[in-house]
Amino acid sequence: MEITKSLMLELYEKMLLNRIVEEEMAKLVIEKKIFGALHLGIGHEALSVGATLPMRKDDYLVFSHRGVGHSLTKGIPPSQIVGEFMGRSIGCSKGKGGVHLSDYSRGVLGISGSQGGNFVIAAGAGLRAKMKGTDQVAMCFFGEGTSNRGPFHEGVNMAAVWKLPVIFVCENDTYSFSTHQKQVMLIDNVADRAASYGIPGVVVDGNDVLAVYQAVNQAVERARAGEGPTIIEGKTYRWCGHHEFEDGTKYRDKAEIEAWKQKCPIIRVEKQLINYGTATKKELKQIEEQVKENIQKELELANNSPVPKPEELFTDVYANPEVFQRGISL
Ligand SMILES: Cc1ncc(C[n+]2csc(CCOP(=O)(O)OP(=O)(O)O)c2C)c(N)n1
Repeated sequence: MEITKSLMLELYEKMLLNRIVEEEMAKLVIEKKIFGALHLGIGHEALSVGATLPMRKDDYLVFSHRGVGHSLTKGIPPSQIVGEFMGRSIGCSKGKGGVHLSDYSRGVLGISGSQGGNFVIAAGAGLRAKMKGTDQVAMCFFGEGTSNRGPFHEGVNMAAVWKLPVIFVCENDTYSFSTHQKQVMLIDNVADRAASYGIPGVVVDGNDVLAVYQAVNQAVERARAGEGPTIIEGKTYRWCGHHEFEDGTKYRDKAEIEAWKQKCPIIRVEKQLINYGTATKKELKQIEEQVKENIQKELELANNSPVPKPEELFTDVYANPEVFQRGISL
């Protein structure tokens, strides 16, 4: 696979977009404009962007609770993502989904509130693609902690046996909330479990966006060719708390957090681009300015959007709202 300048710049731009939108969202929590659950993926950008970019618009995306960067990369505009978390009508789920954002027009199936639901939902999406005879794939993101739940086995095993076009991408940031991986797993690599399903398992540096992109691209090609699923595990680290109501310092050393910040995936691409003479500092600065300007416009759109009207409470929530309303009037 050829690594071109335009691919590198696209990865860089999308990672910046991911980082800056999430930083803005953290401010909105302090301003109490975002008041529900918000799990940021600052530090994870090489995975959220590098693993989502090889997807087509009609491929299925199922992320964990840390899905802002993936949704942006899949093409949902920032105003619709930020607006969703703010509970505004502009949101991709019309302000009624919050953390449960989704956009079926872009193949974004969203998250499962119950950790682990994502494995079987993704296997189901892969099964649909296979039965319909399309060459769509389903991408399933998950944390290492969630790989210890039963649905991991069910989803991966079914995908393996039926050769479903699913790519399971583990964002291994060592902690599931406050629990260190070593407290709940005797193995180092989640991807090692792939052997027990008879499928490939690949471990990559999850802060190296090119390594992630290449590994995922290969797995996507394999899935589209009907050869079945792959597990890809990227080792990374979240810089912030598990969610925005704690800062992640009660169970993690400040020195550990600092050491990972030194491995910033975005600065890494910046250095690669400049050191190899692929781009100049001036070019990168221009991209950054443009991304920031665009984000400000998008934030304004979200902020100016109204909250949904009370009479919209039941619309878009139930497949058949009439049945539900009849039900509660009984
Ligand atoms: C079945 C279930 N148990 C617990 C929770 C609460 N919960 C949400 S996220 C999370 C931690 C998940 O850790 P991991 O899979 O490693 O993902 P990370 O947060 O590190 O990205 C927990 C315990 C839940 N939503 N569902």
